[in-house]
Amino acid sequence: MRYIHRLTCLLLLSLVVGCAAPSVTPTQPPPTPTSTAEVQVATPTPTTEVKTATPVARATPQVMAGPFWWNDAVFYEIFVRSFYDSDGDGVGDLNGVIEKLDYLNDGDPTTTEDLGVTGIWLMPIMQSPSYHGYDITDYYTVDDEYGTNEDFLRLMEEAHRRGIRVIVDLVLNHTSSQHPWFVSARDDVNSPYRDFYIWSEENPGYKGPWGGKVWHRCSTGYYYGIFWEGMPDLNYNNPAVTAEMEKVIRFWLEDMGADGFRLDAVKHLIEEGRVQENTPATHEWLRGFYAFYKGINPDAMTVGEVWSSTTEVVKYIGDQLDLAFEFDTAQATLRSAKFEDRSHILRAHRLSTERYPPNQFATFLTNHDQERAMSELRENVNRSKTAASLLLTGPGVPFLYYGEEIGHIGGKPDENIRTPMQWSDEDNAGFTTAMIAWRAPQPNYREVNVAAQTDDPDSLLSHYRRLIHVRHDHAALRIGDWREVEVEDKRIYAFLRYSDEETLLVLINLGGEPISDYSLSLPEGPLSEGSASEVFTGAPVSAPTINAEGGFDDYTPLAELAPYSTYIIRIE
Ligand SMILES: [Ca+2]
Ligand SMILES: [Ca+2]
Ligand SMILES: [Ca+2]
Ligand SMILES: [Ca+2]
Repeated sequence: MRYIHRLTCLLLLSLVVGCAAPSVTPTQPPPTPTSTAEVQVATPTPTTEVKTATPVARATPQVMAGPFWWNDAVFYEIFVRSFYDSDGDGVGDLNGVIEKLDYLNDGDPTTTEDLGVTGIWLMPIMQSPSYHGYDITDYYTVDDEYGTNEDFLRLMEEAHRRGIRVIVDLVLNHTSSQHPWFVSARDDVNSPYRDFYIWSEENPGYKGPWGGKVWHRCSTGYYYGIFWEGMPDLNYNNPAVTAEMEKVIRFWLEDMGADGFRLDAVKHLIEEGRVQENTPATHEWLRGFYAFYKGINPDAMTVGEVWSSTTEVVKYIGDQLDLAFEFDTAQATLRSAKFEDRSHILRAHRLSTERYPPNQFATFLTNHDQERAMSELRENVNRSKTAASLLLTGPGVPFLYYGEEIGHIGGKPDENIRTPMQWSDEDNAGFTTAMIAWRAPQPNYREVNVAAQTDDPDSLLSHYRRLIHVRHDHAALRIGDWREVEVEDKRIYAFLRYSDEETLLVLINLGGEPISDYSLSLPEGPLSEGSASEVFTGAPVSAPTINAEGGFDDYTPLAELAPYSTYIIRIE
């Protein structure tokens, strides 16, 4: 019904708008290599066509400094299909997420048996024909397999009651090829939806950023789909597409009460000829998008998937997206843990803290598109603990991928890194009562599961819990500045996190040997006095002598750093 109504609106709209031709033309020459996004933004003329086609005239967004609520949060990425099955059909669902909320956060700050996360990112939950849901056929309805819109509303209520905010995956770049818009557009060149997508009569022939086919043939021409033929890209040069997606955004924020969005593939929104990522037109569209969603709810948060280097990612922050995932830092985190060498993460932290507004970037180890962290680390639990320490004591807003906290394994293909959550050693890892789960859990679930780790103080799960709780207890870890602390031994990573409230010295031995011959120095810093206490392990520590510049020289807080250990020393 709703669809029919929207179709009617659209027909009317299309009469007003007319059939503006999409600006993607195969004859458009490739841009010169020097025309970087920055240059084009500074030059007012080259994207005129795109700008006039996009009626996103909006107030200049104000860039705020923060910190914001998300800086106090620890997020947890959930693949609903694999998290918990509440009704025994072998497929995870929203009611299953509700049943497991107490595992994530029981809402009682005095208990520490829960993981303590305060944010959830739900991978796509809208109607979709695929198992992963990144090709949507109806943006207004929860996928039948996952439940109903009412289930989602109940999840929001139950999550909020526990102090957990929930953001949903929003796929703007493309729809499913089975979406009614595309079906109509494909079958009828005069369809009002024809210009919702990107068409060419001839095959432009050029490839995508990964060398794959992006122009797909159908009976009425060639359409553009950067990922594959089942995901035709939407045409955001058509204002009717923007208008439709603004309705979707409003629906999820207002009617469904979502706290924000994770934006899939957002750097690919608008192509400029053969330039298929990070285009000026994409940045411009997102400025309008930012003003739009902040106008609905100034507290709504977005985190973008911009799978590019730090220097590209940072261009989105503050007036287009609130946060974006720091893929470079994620890789550096795992490398430092894996090779027991701080160089990688130190470089990443230097760059990210220099480039981003304070803590306005999203950190993680791996996500649903990458080999599991535990597999990257060759199933070494100690190194996994180090990686967790780097993630949860470092700057930025941390995101965990479900199962990471117990050491889920898995490599490509993708289904294998999205396997059912290993709750217990029961059949199907306690994920479902069905005989057969939508996909089998990893074979190691009899040993690696929540039940086996929950009461073990040395388990990876316990380490994650303690790290998350210590982060909640110490504002400097959440919103504080970062500063490097010098130490010769590359197996040691030492840095300050400091805010108005407190100064913390984080000291991590990345290596497998105890280290006793070391000394720390901080040529200048924010320190004024020199009493010290260790807040993570409770180990006795000595205090530094504060020098005239507020730093310290030759400081050895513990006589010995245990193998793979993390210390957090409060200096006051
Ligand atoms: Ca189910
Ligand atoms: Ca609790
Ligand atoms: Ca489905
Ligand atoms: Ca696109």
